[in-house]
Amino acid sequence: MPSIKPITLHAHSSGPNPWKVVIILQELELPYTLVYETPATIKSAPYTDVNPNGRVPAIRDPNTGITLWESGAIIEYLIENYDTEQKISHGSQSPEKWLEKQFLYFQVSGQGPYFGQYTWFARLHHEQLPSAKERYLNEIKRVIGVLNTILEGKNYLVGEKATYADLSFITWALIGQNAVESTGVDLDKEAPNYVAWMKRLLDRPAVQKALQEKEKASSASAQ
Ligand SMILES: N[C@@H](CCC(=O)N[C@@H](CS)C(=O)NCC(=O)O)C(=O)O
Repeated sequence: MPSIKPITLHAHSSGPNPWKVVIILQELELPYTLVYETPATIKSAPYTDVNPNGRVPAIRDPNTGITLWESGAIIEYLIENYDTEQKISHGSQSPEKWLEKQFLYFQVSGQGPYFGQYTWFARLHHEQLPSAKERYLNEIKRVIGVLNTILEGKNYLVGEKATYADLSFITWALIGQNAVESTGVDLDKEAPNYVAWMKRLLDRPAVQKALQEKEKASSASAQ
């Protein structure tokens, strides 16, 4: 797609939500420019003119003129506008389209926020609240268990190929996996379908490129 102008993506060097979008941009081989926001820039103008919710990701696409925030909406937008060859989706006329959306909604409402709350109570909250940590850790385990059951006898969530539905889970899954394994759970044993699925997704060149870029950005911001 040589004539496409770079899409601006407002991101954070380490937060998982913008990197979900980077994975999709890489998979679709779309040009993009990352703009890194920080705690100092994210809650006030000019960034809040882009996203009044003061969070990342947000995109500005000069090809269509749209400004959009919320990672799920951004992913749907990219798929509908740029996945014309159905590389990571089944197409807008297929029944699978609804299953892809179902899993994307599950990711944005059932995986990301719960895994995020665990991170908050485990690392950032001003006091130790073991019951809050326990609640969110149990939710991480439950979500992993649900996905493990769905993936029984299957390589991907929808149909025979990896779609944006699968890819949207990766960045929070990496955080959830660390959290669960740090409590001594052996996911290879407890959730083998889930572990094999993640490995399949992590082996994809576009995913590796996105995660390497994330790694570079978070090392640079730590210096
Ligand atoms: N529902 C939003 C969540 C966005 C979100 O929470 N982003 C985090 C980074 S992963 C953020 O901006 N955190 C900074 C803050 O809350 O100040 C989405 O999926 O886009």
